[in-house]
Amino acid sequence: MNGKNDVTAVAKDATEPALPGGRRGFLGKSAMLGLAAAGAAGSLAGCKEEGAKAGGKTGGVSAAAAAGGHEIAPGKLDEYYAFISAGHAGEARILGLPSGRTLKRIPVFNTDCMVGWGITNESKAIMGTKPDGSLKYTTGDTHHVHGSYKDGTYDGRWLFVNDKIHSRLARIRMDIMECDKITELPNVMGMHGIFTDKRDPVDPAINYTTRVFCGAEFHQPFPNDGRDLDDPSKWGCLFTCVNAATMEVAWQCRVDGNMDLVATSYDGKLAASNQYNTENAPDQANMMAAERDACVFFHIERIEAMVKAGKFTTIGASKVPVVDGRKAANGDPKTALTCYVPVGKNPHGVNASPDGKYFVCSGKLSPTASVIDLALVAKWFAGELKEARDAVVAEPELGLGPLHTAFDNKGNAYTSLFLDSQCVKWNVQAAIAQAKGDKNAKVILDKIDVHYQPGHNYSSMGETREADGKYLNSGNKFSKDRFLPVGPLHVETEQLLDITGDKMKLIADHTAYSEPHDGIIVRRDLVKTRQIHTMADFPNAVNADNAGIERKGNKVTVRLMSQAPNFTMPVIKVKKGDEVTLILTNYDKVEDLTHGCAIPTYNVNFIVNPQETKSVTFKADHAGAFWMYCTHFCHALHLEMRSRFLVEG
Ligand code: K7E
Ligand code: CUA
Ligand code: CA
Repeated sequence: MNGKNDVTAVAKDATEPALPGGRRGFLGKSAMLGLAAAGAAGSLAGCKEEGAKAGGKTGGVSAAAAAGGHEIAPGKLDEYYAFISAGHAGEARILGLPSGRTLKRIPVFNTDCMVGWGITNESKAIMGTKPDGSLKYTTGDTHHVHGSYKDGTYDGRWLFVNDKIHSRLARIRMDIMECDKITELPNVMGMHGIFTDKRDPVDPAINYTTRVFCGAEFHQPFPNDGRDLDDPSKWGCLFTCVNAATMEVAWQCRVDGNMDLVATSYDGKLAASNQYNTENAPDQANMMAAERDACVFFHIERIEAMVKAGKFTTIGASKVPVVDGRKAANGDPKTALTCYVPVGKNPHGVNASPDGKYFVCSGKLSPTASVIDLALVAKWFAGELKEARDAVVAEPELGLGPLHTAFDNKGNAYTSLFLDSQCVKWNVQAAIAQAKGDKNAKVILDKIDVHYQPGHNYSSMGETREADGKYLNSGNKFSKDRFLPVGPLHVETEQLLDITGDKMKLIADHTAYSEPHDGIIVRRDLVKTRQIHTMADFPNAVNADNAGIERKGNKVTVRLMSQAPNFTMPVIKVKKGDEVTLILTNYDKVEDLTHGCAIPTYNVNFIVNPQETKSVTFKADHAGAFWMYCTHFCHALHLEMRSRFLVEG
């Protein structure tokens, strides 16, 4: 199992055509450790045939199970919400489960002309603008959605989601399911994993989320201003803590190696991130050089004490305190800020078990998952455990390409196997017993084919103390023959598994537009939304007294109200060259009675929900008559709901 040999083996195999043995055989024969570089290419080549075979085999199971399965009859409601990421589509999404019906798309880092995200002044202020008022970024890459906690379960207050491209963290208010804040993190790149804390490490009264931890995947120069371009040995990665309430960056901690995903402990004391590039390598081959990488643990209390004591530095123009979590600065465990626990090669994914005892770190290039006992990590920090590696209490062999692990309420874990295109169910205590030498321990309980190449899986309430062991969603990266082809890009699959029995049952194929990664499945009683806004929440709300047109020089403010099926002003007249700010308050109080506002040739389009106020600002740079019309079907006279927007030449 030498890293260098594996790389060579794969490089050779990748140039070969699909082997008759099919994808699984091919990968089994070649280096199982070699997935990253070329395994994916190989598997794609082999997939069509193999896919058809596997599909045929399990298709029967699926069809049978569907009858007793996931359908929710018309008019009936789902049991769960699933909040999922959307990858480089830049948004977040809400599904109902088990039906898989899409309930909402929440624009976050992307622009969206249905709601006017990136068009209204309010959304632009959240997204961030350049000095000229245009958006700073219009792209985003969301991977991980996590909720805020109280007492170890979701409190229904906030969702947090990352943007890997521009290293931003966004917050979504769960009462209205809209993004209300976005923070760009300084001095990091490839901000990938995030996780909310579950309680304060010190104050027992704070039994809820107050922090969000963020892991940076890519090394960068400090600061990234053009220096050290040719010397990547000087580049580094920071772990970041963001205040959940203010969304300000609280502190950062420099580490050796990179970070990928993040997990937090139920007692609030530890956060951790898996590291696949402990080599600090700037190129792929060398990122796979070490036989083991690590899961790095952060001692939150010590880091914050150090920041409070003023023992920190800052980087470039950023004022955020940075402490040193590198090994060289943390030789004594009793004062160390970080603990690097060696785990299988190039791990991807770290997940907390609902009993609060373990983190499971998947191997990816190692066929194993490492079970890390948090009590032993605490012992290491107390100076009572000799080697950090001794905190690994089991390392069961699960299959090829293990990525992410979900949990039920019976001590079982469910790990996605990217290369095997399977989900494996295994028992955590049995794995620990086996590691202690119990030869009769039955670790692997079941394996099921998924279609195909699963990334994340996540179980119902599985990231809380209330894990209920009912459903598991397998987010698959390739769908191929599962759906009608629609051109070169296939839809993706979210496959729903029933995990209540001994054997996992595939009960539904749900489609997903590219490209969801992670998600959480939340019991519906934990989510309390409001259907109507409170007008007083909007300082610029239009009322009968201030409605109308106000001119100050060439700045014109149009204060408008909507009430089905009318806008309050049938005619709005401005002059060419005016800067127009149009403020629209929806006076309707009826649930679901949303109006839209579009102005042809002026690129204006947004909606206002009941009792909500939105605004847009634009330059009236061409003369003419333009029908401002309602875009959102609201009334029998919806088509007639329009006003004349007149620009004098
Ligand atoms: Cu796709 Cu969580 Cu970004 Cu794994 S990550 S698959
Ligand atoms: Cu108002 Cu349609
Ligand atoms: Ca590595």
